[in-house]
Parts: sequence; structure tokens; C-alpha cells
Amino acid sequence: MFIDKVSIFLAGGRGGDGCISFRREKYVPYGGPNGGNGGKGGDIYFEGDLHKTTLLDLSYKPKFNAPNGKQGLSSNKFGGYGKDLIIKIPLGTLIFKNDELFADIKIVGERILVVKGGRGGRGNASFKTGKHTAPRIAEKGEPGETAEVNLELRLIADVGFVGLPNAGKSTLLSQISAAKPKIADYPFTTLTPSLGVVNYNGKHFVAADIPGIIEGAHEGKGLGFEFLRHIRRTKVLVHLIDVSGFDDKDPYENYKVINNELKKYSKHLTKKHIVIALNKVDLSEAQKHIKKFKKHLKTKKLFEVSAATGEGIGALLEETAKMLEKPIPFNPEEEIEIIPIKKYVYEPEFKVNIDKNGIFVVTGTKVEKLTEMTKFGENEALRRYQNILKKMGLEIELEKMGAKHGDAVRIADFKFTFEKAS
Ligand SMILES: Nc1nc2c(ncn2[C@@H]2O[C@H](COP(=O)(O)OP(=O)(O)OP(=O)(O)O)[C@@H](O)[C@H]2O)c(=O)[nH]1
Ligand SMILES: [Mg+2]
Repeated sequence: MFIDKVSIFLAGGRGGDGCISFRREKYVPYGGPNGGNGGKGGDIYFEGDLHKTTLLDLSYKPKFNAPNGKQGLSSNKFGGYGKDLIIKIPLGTLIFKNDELFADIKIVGERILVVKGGRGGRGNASFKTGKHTAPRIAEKGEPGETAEVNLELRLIADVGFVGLPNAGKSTLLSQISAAKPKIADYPFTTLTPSLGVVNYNGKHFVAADIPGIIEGAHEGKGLGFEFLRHIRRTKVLVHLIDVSGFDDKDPYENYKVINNELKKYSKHLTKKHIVIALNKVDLSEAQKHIKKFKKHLKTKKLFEVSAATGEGIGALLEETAKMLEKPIPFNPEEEIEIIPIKKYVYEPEFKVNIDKNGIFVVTGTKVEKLTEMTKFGENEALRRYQNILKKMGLEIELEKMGAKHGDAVRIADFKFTFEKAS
């Protein structure tokens, strides 16, 4: 199965907790603090993999967690690191992190760090100062970064085949490359795109066969526009037209239908080099239709081919290879990079709101992180926590918001009562 869009949730590993420990040696009555730091949590990377062609395996697993760091130990031993998690994805995958384009994997082995593991909490050895020689403070590990990630695969092809269903696109691809797409005499045989490597006189290029487009594709008719994204990176389009009189339709009308749909999809598509190929010339009605077709398009180069017998294919490939070397008025890569502008919003260190139960709820990355990393069981840790919050101005802000002695306050999962030092 071909899956070209998935949404997954990534969570970096949590850092290991810091350790509280004191040196105990014979004949040394008061050994110093020797609690080591926790280890860092694992990061999560994406890596471009040549052998992957779909995002199918990721669609089975909507959540990835990198391993946590280990706890710090006594004797100043650091906790072990959480191992990094590397997720392999196909080349041509766009990565959207929290709805913004984050990266575009195009090279084999290219690795992108997507979410970071949390740092390890500091052990009590780190809190030792000249004044404070025996601290009973250690931090908990920092939680790993989390993100909602959307992956979108856009095949990396040089040439794309477009046309109505049944025009012979898959037949052409199988004729000029080793690819074996399904071919049949009914419309919508091709349901998912396939790629083939074409070797023409020592020049190589990748061609993409996509499902047929019909009138109204832009409104979702047929298979809709779903697969056109796979030809967005191409430089050349080969527009294949059935001139055998199939379905009693005028081939020129069919040609206009496709052009119109391409234009509706994106103005860039029609700026690519478009090579027009009139297919199925081996069939008896073909010459009659070709004559009519040529009257409408006198100035354009038209290639008469038979994807089935191979007739005229040489000339078509020669033109395609020539066009691949000609510049186009825009960079096909640019078209995909409609990068949403990052919004940098000023965020105060914390915010205080009163919820419906009258609890003062304090929010903000810094205060929440500090709360999550504090081991509240230790008096000293609690004192340090209170001091930091006080320096940030939380006490003043709570008072401003009307907090009285004994009122409930909550930061992340930690609840306490407001105590006014008077
Ligand atoms: N006689 C003749 N038949 C052809 C030629 N090219 C394709 N066909 C036939 O036309 C039918 C459709 O061909 P496909 O290659 O499946 O067409 P497609 O454009 O990929 O069609 P969809 O995948 O449905 O969009 C098949 O029965 C082919 O054998 C040709 O040059 N001559
Ligand atoms: Mg096909």
C-alpha cells in the first residue's frame, strides 16, 4: 500500500533525575555531597532512506517515545543517556512540526533532529557552594520535547506524466523503464504513483506515472488532485493524449480539460516544460484525429507515439532530455516551500489566572519546567523553588490578582497554599 501522508506524535526521552548522596568514608565524619546528575533523554531524528518508498509503516505507529535518561548515582556517577531514536523515511518527505514546515529530506542518510530529549537533573554535588557545603537538593530530569509531526511525501522525479485515465501513461513508463505499473483498458487503473528510472543515451532521469486526472479534479472528481503533488518537483511534464478516438471524445477537447485542471491546481505547473505526446498512433483512427488536433495547435511541437509498440518514443525521449537541461522560469523546489512565517510571540515568564474554583493557576514554560524538575520531598529543594519564584515576582503578581493568605495556587501538577510572609 502507498501512504503519502501521516501524522505522528513524537516525545523526546525525559532526563534522568539527579541523585542526593553523601560521601561515607571511615574516619571522615562529614563526607561532602556526591550525588551525580541524571543522564540526558534520547533525541528523535528523521533520516532519509533510499529503500523506503512510502510512509505506510509510520501510519501503523502514531506515537514514538525516545528512551528516558537514567538516574544519577552516588560517588558523582552520571546516569546513562537515553538512546537516540532514528526514524527512517523516504526521500522527498516534507516534515511539518507543529504545523510549520520544518525540514525537507532529500538526501540519502540526511538526518534531522526533530525533538530533543530533556537534560538530566543535577545531583546534589552540583549544588555545593562555599556557604552551603552539604545541600540536600537534586533536580528531577527535564521532560523531553514533544511535537505533533505531519509527514508528506512528494516523490522526487524529473519528469511527470499527465493525462486522462487510459491515455497510456503506465504503458509509457513500462516501455521506457524497468518499472512495472499495472496496465489495463479501463480508467483509473493506476491508483498510486510509481517511479521509473529512464536511461536515454547515457542520460538518466526519473519519471513519475501518476493516476489519471479528469474534468473537475480540482473539485475532487475522480481521484482528484491528491496525486498532483508528486509532480510538483518535476521540471518537465509529458502530457499524453489518446488520439485513437477512445470514448468518442475529441482529443483536443481532452487536451484542454487537462490543461485547465493543471492551471487550477497551481500556476507553476503550466510554467514547466510541457512535451505533448499523441499516443496510440498504431490504431486505425489515429491519423484522422491527429490531423484535426494539429489544426488547433499549429505552433506547438507534437510527438506522435505508440507507447505500446515503441514507435516515436526515441524522439519523445530526446526532446524530454533536452528540456530537462533547459532552465525554467522558477525553481521547482520553490513551489513547495510555501514556508509559513514563524511567529515570535513575546511571552512573559508566567501568567496567573483564576479558575472557576477560585484557584490561582500559574502558567508559563519556565515556571512549569522548574516545577516539574523540583523534588518537593526535600525541604531545601522546596526553599530553593520558593526563592526562584519570589525572584521572578510571582508573590507580587499573586497579591495583585487578589490572592490572600491561605488561598490555593497551582503550577503544573503542584498545588500549594499562598503564604504571605508578614
Ligand atoms: N493500441 C495501443 N494501446 C495502448 C497504447 N498505449 C496504451 N494502450 C492501452 O491503453 C490502455 C490504457 O493504458 P494504461 O497505460 O493503463 O493507461 P493509463 O494512462 O496509465 O491509465 P490510468 O492508470 O487509468 O490513468 C491499456 O489497455 C493499454 O494496453 C498504444 O500506444 N497503443
Ligand atoms: Mg496507469
